[in-house]
This record gives sequence, C-alpha cells and structure tokens, in this order.
Amino acid sequence: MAKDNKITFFDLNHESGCTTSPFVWATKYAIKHKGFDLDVVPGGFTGILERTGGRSERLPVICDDGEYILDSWLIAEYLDAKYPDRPTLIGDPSVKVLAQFLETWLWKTAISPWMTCYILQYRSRAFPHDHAYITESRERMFGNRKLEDIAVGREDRLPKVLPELELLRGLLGQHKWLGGETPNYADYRALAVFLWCASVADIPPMTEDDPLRDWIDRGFDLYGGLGRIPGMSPLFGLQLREGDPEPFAKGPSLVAGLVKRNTGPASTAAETAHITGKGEKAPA
Ligand SMILES: N[C@@H](CCC(=O)N[C@@H](CS)C(=O)NCC(=O)O)C(=O)O
Repeated sequence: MAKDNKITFFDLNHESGCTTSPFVWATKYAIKHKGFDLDVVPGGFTGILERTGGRSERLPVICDDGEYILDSWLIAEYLDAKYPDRPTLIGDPSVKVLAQFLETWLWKTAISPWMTCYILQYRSRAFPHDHAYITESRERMFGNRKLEDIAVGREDRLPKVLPELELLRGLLGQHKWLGGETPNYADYRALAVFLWCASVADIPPMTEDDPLRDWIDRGFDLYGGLGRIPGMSPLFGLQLREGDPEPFAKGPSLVAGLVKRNTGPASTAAETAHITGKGEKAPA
C-alpha cells in the first residue's frame, strides 16, 4: 500500500516547472483518479536515467513503496490491479482498445501538426541544459530538418487542425465524459493531448468558441485544477484569417443516425421526409 497515500512520480518538466509530455500528463491524472497524492521528482529531458536509478530512459515512471513501474499504460494497469477497491481507470479491456484507437487518431490529427507549430517553444520552454539535446534529438526525429525550418508556415497549419477534430466534438457533444458520467482513463489519454499542447502553445491553437472547450475546461479543473499549473498557456483565442477553414461544424451532423436514437417512426420522420423527398417543405 502506498506509504502515506503517496506515489512517487517522476515528472517531465519545462523550466517553469510545468509538466510536458502527453504520457506523463495521463499518468499524473491516473494517480489522482486512484485517490493518491503525488510525491513529485521533478526534472527535464536530460538525466532521466540517473533520476530513475538507471531504470528508464523515458518517462513517466512511478515508484510505489519501493516498486518501480515504467510506461504510462503499464502504470495505469498496475494501479487498477494493485488497488481494485479504488476508482477504476480502465475497467473493461475494451476501454483500453478504444482509448488507444482514439489516442492514435489524436496523435495523427492534432499532436503531429501541433508539434511542428510549437517545436521552437518545446525547446525554448525546456531547461537551458536540455536545449542542445532537444535540438539534436528532435531534428533527427523529423528527418534531420532544422527546428526553425519545421516551424515555418505554422500560421497556415494551425487553423487546418481544427476541422479535423470534429469526431471528438461529436462524441463529447453526446457524452459528458468519454467514461460516461464520470471520467476514466480514456478521458485522461485524450485530455493529455490538450494538456501537452497548453504546455508549449505560445499562440492559442483553438478558437474561443470551440465546442470542445467545455470538456477540456472541466478536465483541466479536475483534482483541484491539476491542469491549471504555472507555465501553461491559453488554448483558446486563435484568431482566424480570411480563407481559413471553418473550425467546426455549425449545423446538424451529416450522419444523423450516429447521434440520434431510433425510438420509432416519429423519431426518424423528419429524416425520412428529407431523404425520400416526401412531405419535405419546399425551400422558401
Ligand atoms: N511508451 C512510453 C513512452 C514514454 C515516452 O516516450 N516519453 C517521452 C516523453 S513524451 C520521454 O520520456 N522522452 C525523453 C526523451 O525524449 O529523451 C509510455 O507510454 O510511457
């Protein structure tokens, strides 16, 4: 049992102390969800191996009463297995499968383009002793391109991310949390994408009126405002320019069957009238 209700949490920080990395954010939420306090070991990108006593080159890592657990998914599974009487993170195996699907989609749709937009801030917000490592490792990651070159054209790329998030808007327009009435690990994996983005975004990536704002704000407020820590930047306030795409759908969903429950002919009458052309009002 975690001593004093605390779990040692090896954080990955910027110089401001704010947490970066989606994996690390998801784990921070997972520990709080289980009702534990965080005994934080802070630090940046270099020196992870030393901080973890030679156990890991990557974060997150936790230590629970002397037992080290590596990897964000393995940590979540460990917490559920070791503390089954506390609130469940994953619950059913299908939660893991669907959360991984959603997360993979979010990495492709949001994190990848956002990383190219905020790559210079990812470095400048890091500890000064991390700058050289971030430059070298991330330039290699991006196929030996200079970070300055990767960031070029970001004003054009940022607005294009938003329409791609419609799938998540559709889901969260129908459900309070991905976990249903209360958040679960799927929420934390998805929220972690936005938490990471707020740790690097020197200009907001999303418009003020984005429908995702409600879920994001509620998520950042969880556990006494876990996501509202110094060093985080506003996510909302992107100013669109002429010619930018519509950031989100304003009308009804194109595929009503996805979001509307069939409770008999009355519930589908308007759609039937529309798709059969029978009984449809003539356009004004
Ligand atoms: N599969 C691992 C991935 C962890 C990982 O890649 N963490 C990154 C942070 S985003 C890291 O520690 N990077 C250190 C580095 O780049 O040297 C998990 O889910 O925990």
